Amino acid sequence: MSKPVQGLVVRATAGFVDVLVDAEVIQCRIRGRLKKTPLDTDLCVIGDQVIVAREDQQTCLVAEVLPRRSRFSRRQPGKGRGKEDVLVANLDQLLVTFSYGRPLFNARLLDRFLVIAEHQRVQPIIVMNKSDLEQPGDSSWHKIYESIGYPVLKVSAGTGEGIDALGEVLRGKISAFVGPSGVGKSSLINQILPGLGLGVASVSEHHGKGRHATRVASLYALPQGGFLADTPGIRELATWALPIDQLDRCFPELTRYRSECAFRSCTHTHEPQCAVIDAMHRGTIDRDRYESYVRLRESTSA
Ligand SMILES: Nc1nc2c(ncn2[C@@H]2O[C@H](COP(=O)(O)OP(=O)(O)OP(=O)(O)O)[C@@H](O)[C@H]2O)c(=O)[nH]1
Ligand SMILES: [Mg+2]
Ligand SMILES: [Zn+2]
Repeated sequence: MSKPVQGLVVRATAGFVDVLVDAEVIQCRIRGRLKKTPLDTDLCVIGDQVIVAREDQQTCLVAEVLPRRSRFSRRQPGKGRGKEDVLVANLDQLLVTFSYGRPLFNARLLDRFLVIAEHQRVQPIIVMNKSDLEQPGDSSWHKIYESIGYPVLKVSAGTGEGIDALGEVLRGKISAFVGPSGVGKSSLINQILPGLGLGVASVSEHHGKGRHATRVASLYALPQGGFLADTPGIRELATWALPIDQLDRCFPELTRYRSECAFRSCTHTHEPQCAVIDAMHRGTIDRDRYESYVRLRESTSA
């Protein structure tokens, strides 16, 4: 590599990033000058397109990070709350993953993932893993989400159910598994890419020690074309840079009614002649989804 070349970041830790250049992974440092630029976002994450230059015989450098065409990000939890935490850059679809059995399904958290996907214009696909543990009634909510336009894929890394269909959905796209710890994201990738042998941990281990099996996000090339990201489990998910007056646009089924509200700036929480509240009372908008909207409004304005 004599001249600077473009590559894809497949792994990023504090000191180093792994960059895929022509089927070869090159470990690089990040140019000091880039690190000094004050940013309210992550400098370099998996999925980023970067320019790599040789510094000397031993070292390669990320000299430039190209603009992101899309991302999946959240408000950084804890100390860095004023900053955007980008989990994956330049992705096409988000595989929002939950499971039957344990950990328990959480509709509020699912809706947060979906809101962020809508805001960031990334196609969400709901993946329900551990179908071998499904109990009667567990899937009753699927049709509500499908009617809104969100595909729901029922799979099992344990029995192999739905893995072929999942593989088809991934073809040629950059996709990322996201979801709580213990739902089986890494287990599913081990099924899709046998031989990778990613570490997994039992759910009791996850909960007992609050520990996450996957600690560093990585991007893997797929034989059918495209890339697939594994990410660490998410416990907290707050929106980043989503103005409160645009929240209703991130619920597709609310968007259909908002122009019919009596007030143009209707928040759909207390106003008279609100078409959204009317639709919710008629049952056209699901009550639980509406509840998620109201809760997100409250936490976004806080
Ligand atoms: N019964 C059953 N168990 C599964 C299935 N898929 C995964 N598991 C189990 O669920 C546990 C968690 O799996 P992981 O793949 O580590 O989960 P993860 O989502 O990657 O977790 P983090 O890396 O912490 O975010 C392991 O004990 C797996 O064996 C499945 O389809 N059925
Ligand atoms: Mg994992
Ligand atoms: Zn309204």
